[in-house]
Amino acid sequence: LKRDERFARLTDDHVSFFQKAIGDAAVIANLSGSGEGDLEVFNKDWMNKYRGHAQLVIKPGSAEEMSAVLRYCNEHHLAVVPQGGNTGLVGGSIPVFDEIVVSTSRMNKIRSFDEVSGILVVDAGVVLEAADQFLAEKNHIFPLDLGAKGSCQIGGNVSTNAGGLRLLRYGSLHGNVLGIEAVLPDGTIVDDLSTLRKNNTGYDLKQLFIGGEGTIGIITGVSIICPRRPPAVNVAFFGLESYELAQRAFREAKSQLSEILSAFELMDGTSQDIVHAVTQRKRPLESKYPFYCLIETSGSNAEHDSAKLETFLEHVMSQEIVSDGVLAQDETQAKELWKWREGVPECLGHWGGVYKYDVSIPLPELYQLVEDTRARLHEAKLIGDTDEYPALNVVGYGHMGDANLHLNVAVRRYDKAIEKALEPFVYEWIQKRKGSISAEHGLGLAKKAFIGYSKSETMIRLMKDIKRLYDPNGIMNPYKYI
Ligand code: FAD
Ligand code: 2HG
Ligand code: ZN
Repeated sequence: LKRDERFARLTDDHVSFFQKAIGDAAVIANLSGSGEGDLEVFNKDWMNKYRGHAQLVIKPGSAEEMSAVLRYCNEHHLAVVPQGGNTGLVGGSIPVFDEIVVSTSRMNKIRSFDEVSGILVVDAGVVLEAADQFLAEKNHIFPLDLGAKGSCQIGGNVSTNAGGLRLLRYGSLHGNVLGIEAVLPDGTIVDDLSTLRKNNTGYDLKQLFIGGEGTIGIITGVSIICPRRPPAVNVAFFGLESYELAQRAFREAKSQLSEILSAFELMDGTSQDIVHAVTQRKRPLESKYPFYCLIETSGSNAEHDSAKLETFLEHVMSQEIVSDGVLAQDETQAKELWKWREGVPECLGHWGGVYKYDVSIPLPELYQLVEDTRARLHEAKLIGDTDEYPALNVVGYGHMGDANLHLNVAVRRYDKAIEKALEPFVYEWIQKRKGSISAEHGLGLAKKAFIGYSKSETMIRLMKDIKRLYDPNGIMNPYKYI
């Protein structure tokens, strides 16, 4: 990848403009280009895999300031990378060269909440967990939850169309987001911040920003419909002898828990061994199993839910679908069980790096990809217990309820030979099953070269046409998937 010389290089004059437009405190500059010091956190990603060379970070405080910033960048051909909480897993929030980082972190106000409809309107930079805590006080819940909730921002969530742990229950952001305020590269403020549930008046253009990954504009405000907070939440954790049985457990959960089922997560044995090795926490079950499932129910009537869950548990135990299980007795225990699922990504990074594949595959074959990948690395003699092997483990876990697998290969070091063994192998495998090479994390830089495994030539051409229409100078998040 080469720097696109159509983009201008940053000068002191540019920096002065931004300082005047939005204030000194909202501009962090280091024109020497070392990428160190104050700018370092903006130039590296959560996985420590990507490293940018931004010399300037700008933090507009309002849509108007964002408009002034982007208009100037567009007129002066300065490339920009929108950044929220910087928890993205595909390198989308990190500059590739010297693009300016435009951060939404100063835009962190809750604008309004309607207690009757449950519609919340927020600035893009509100941290997901802060929004959920605000909603908890109003007996509502944010319809998205994920492990990075303490840092990721709602603008980033919407820009990646994040899926998370409860999509099964509340559906995707494409359905829950009712309106968006965004700024286009030419400074136009798109005010589509509708709070209407139904609005069939032509093309639904806000959908382009949901999952757009910062390639056509920057989201500054979001309106979203939030459900009532369910008063009764139960969490159960099971051990199972096979993936076949995990599928049976899912079928039973859907049929017996039906409307109260709010999460169905899968973790393989290796993923739990790793969480155990890193955290040294006491395992929830006494014996070890090749597979584990975490089930959450959320309902409005505690007695009714407990009765349902107990019947379900009796059934799956007596039918020997699950081998052992534990039911959280209170909120603390429920959180403790969730850690065995939510903690997997962080624990996996403990030894060095992780190759991550976030894929949709029809359920019957979901786990086969993990086994085939493991076999492939063994055949190539790239995986083993000692330092001479670059790979340590192949792990599968994820949102089984959404047929979304996270295939993670934990490595001692990033290594070309592993990369060659995994790619395009994984993508070809997915394509053969008509799956998706990116279920919920997006394409960013990591999956840029592989979009063709999930999208046709025609679809890619239409996307490029849209990109050109919104961003004719190509300044928005360049070098990424489009
Ligand atoms: P960033 O990382 O800052 O940005 C992500 C992308 O969006 C970039 O391309 C960026 O340019 C663009 N962007 C950011 N803000 C804006 C904006 N306001 N306007 C336009 N473009 C913007 N993802 C899931 O889907 N499900 C999960 O369960 C999940 N769990 C995770 C667990 C952990 C521990 C971690 C580290 C990540 C997880 N993720 C998950 C990935 C990540 O948290 C999500 O993609 C999240 O939505 C990113 O939000 P962010 O604010 O950090 O965005
Ligand atoms: C999760 O579900 C996240 O935990 C992260 O989407 C998955 O790190 C990953 O591969
Ligand atoms: Zn996930």
